[in-house]
Amino acid sequence: MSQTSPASKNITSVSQETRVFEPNGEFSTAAHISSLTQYRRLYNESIRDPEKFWAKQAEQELIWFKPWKKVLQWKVPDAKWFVGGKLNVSHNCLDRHLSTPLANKAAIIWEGEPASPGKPGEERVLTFKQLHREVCLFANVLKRNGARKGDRVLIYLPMVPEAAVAMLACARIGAVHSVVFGGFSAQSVADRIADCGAKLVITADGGFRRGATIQLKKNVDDALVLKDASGKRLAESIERVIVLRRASNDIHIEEGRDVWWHRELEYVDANCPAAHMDSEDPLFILYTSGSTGKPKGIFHTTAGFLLGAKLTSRLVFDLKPDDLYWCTADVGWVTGHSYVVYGPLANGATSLMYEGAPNFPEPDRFWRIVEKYGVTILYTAPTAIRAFMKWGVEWPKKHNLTSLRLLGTVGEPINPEAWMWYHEVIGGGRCPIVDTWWQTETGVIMITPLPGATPTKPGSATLPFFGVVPEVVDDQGKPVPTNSGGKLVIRKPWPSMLRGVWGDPQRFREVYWSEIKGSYFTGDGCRRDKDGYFWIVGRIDDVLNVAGHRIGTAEIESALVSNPNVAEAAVVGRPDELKGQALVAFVTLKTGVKAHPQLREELRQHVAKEIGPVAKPDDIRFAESLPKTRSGKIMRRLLKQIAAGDEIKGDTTTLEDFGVLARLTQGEE
Ligand code: 7RM
Repeated sequence: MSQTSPASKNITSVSQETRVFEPNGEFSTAAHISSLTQYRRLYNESIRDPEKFWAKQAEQELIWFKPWKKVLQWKVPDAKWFVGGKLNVSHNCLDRHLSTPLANKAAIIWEGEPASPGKPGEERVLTFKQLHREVCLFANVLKRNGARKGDRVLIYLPMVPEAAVAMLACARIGAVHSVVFGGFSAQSVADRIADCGAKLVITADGGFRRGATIQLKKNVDDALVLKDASGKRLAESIERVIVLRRASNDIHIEEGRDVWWHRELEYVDANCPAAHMDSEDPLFILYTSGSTGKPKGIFHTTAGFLLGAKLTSRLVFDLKPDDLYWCTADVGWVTGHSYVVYGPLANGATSLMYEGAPNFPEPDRFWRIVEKYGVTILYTAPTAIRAFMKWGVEWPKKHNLTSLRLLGTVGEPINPEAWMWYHEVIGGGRCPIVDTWWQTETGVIMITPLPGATPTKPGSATLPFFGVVPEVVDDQGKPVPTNSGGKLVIRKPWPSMLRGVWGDPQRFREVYWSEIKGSYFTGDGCRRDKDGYFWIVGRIDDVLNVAGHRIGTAEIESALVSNPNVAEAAVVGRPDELKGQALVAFVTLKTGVKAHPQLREELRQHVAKEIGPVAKPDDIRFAESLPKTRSGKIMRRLLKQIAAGDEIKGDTTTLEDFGVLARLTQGEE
């Protein structure tokens, strides 16, 4: 019997989903956007005359050193927004609040990972004034260590306030930051340095995760000596490493290259004027997986990104002066950029930052924090919600969660069951849920309910944000009929759109702008219902979404093949109740190498070392050969079905060797 996988269950239940949740009256009355009529009127305005709409927003939302001359200059695929304008992101997140009553308000409330059960985590509060001071000091440290406008700076830090300080300090002097998630390996750090030519690394001695110490500095040391195939050192552009003391673990300090963050502070003052940046000066690069082995350096620029982050933060999360807002994402992901740091701070909101894991020391960690601080807005990922469901309602039930007034999700499609659980158990049935669809590339939220205006349907990201023109199309770019599946594209440019793939304009055109002529191709499959609601089905390329982390199959395959025992590897996703997708690797071994369980573990560790623990295959299946087309392309569609335990369906006529398939389905090794 073929087994029904959770994901296919989701898709069926999503397509049959009929529940509608009207916005709650009391919430709506006080909301920034308080009715569907108001949303539609503003949306129509934003679409009818986008330049007029965005000019007005840019004027209202941002502080400019010099006004722009032209709102938009657009020639597919290159957009320039607010041409000629000058501003600074750190000035807009910090300085602007210092002359207001917000100066002494908490900008960041940080909760550290607890040492042990019962013991509270460390706690730190930085007001806007204090954060401004820290940022100015550290910006001067950056300058002292050679960072100049336009230089790239790699940030490899745990979830501590200094991660935000480092990002804002780069923005202050016009250096371009590239944050690398602390769970990534030395190899990933080295590859990213090589790609963007970073001059500095900002790291910590170590970070804490579930009671263990992550050796961040050690990884950087290893990264700095790694070489490419031709023997060239990957990180040769690095001149300095600035090291934050966090875990106090033993580390090596390379004289002349490495300096301690706290020691450097002794040499600087807190006077650091914000650099006048051009609207289109790059703000950050963030590496994200694509369908080839090499991650893409998505880059964003100053004005458009900030405007999008600020406006969406306020309207989607309905931010009010007394909110305590918590986005659980790590700053290593785009969500941490737009919705932990830049968006909330630009709005003068208090952003809570948490260092650790949701279930350490116990599975009520999040609920403890919500109760302790009186969190009012919680933004997290479906994979976390599914994990909480599995751990049981007794954990949230132990805590008073009545401070919550709004819930959000991001990162992957949320199945209606998880949506309902979130709504009832966490939201107590009172809180609207904003299911927000967007990408590293889009910079900010694109399809989302507005909580006081949009009726929600469990599993749908609902309607486009202002100025966003999404459409579901067929391979020719023609809109598909209501309820039919198709490709999700964005028809018109928007201020916070990516400006390119760092150093690779050709890849930018190929990946995003050649699938459907004239439109931005998202890589996602989608359906639109009779009410115009968008239902995202997931990626249609070879990119997987494992527990909210975006990972390219090709990246893992190239890591596996770099092990001397492996001949060939194909990685596919398998629906997983908790993580959304689990990783299944089909591996063929080199002649003479015998498959055995230890090798399986060795390969998993190998991938962890090459890419990071998030990319470790959940399941490794040794195979004699892989199913391929006659032209040599691995038939992933078949492998996916095998991995999910489904029957083999669909066209197999291009398959080169039917025997391969039979052997794989019989589970032979
Ligand atoms: C913010 C982020 C982007 C991919 C995207 C989708 C998936 C994200 C949702 C979603 C369904 C959502 N950036 N995705 N949000 N799918 N509903 N609300 O996640 O670059 O890391 O990933 O994530 O496939 O293309 S990302």
